[in-house]
Amino acid sequence: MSEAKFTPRVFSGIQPSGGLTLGNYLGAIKRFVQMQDEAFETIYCMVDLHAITAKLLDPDELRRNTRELAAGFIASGISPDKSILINQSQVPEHAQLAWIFNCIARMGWMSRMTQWKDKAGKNAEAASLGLFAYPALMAADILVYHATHVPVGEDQKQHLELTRDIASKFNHDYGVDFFPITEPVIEGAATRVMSLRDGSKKMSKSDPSDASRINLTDDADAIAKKIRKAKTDPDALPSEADGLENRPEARNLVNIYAALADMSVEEVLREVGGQQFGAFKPRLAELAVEKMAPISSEMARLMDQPDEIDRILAKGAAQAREITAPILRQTYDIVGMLG
Ligand code: AQP
Repeated sequence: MSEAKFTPRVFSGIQPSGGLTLGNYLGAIKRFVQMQDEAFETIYCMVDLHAITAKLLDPDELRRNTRELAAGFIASGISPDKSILINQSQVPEHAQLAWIFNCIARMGWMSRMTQWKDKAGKNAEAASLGLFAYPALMAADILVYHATHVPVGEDQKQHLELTRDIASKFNHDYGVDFFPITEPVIEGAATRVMSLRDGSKKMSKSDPSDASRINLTDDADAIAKKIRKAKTDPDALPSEADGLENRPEARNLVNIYAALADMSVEEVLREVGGQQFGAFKPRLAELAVEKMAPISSEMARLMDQPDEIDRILAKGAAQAREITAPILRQTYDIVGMLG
């Protein structure tokens, strides 16, 4: 399929499942901000329909989370003048296209998704149908814009492969060249930020331990304290990247430093190789506070203006529907639904 047929367009989303972590920031949002100034139309989304798949949230909490996530996007540098900023449920074509994709995707594809296996755990019988169908809704989020590029963290790679499979199967089954085969954009030193308490686990907003993550709402003291207490090993930092093999906690802190400083891991190690964590951690804490504290104070300021956030999201939804309504209509025509 020739990519030239499609407008270069970026779509990505984050669940308003409560809080935003340094993992979300370095793995996704930082790249979202850069892509606004590259040759793309950019659409960024609070995926509230996804946020209720793992468990239902208190309605007021979900509304608060959604506004807080919008504040986090804007405070991080996503401009409503450069990007379309939306809340998923306010653009109904996402859910409408997802139904068609539920009929394209196969049960076997979905049951092989590692996120499904991790989140459903041993008791898959009790998991919601929504959690199982999550990747089909994600494919619809992307393809309802004919998005060509999707910036995400490493953990979403498999879902993006499924999005490509759904687009290919739809195109093949209906004999059309309608949906693009989307490119994942997984780049940078911190595509998988790990827990500060356990280097084998992803940093996640739903981890029960608050000490495992840096939240975008943490103040300077909290950020510095969490880094000081981060799990490490007793050895000094190596001077070359090979020396981080089998040292997941050390690798994680170096990756975080590199991503925050916009340096490569090799450049960081050239500067800090030989240092003990007692010296490196304060240096990392200082950098993290310098980069993250302004975001958290701007988020707090925006959270005091919920009407302004709602206005931005209403404007974004109207702009989005100019793209999504015709694409959904064409999809319905291809499938044979009366117009
Ligand atoms: N630890 C991470 N490192 C790098 N990227 C990450 N992302 C999430 N955690 C990390 C990226 O953030 C984007 C949005 O993720 P999401 O909130 O939609 O879902 P998630 O991946 O399930 O994130 P969490 O924090 O683990 O949420 P919960 O706890 O609610 O499940 C994606 O691009 C993701 O790759």
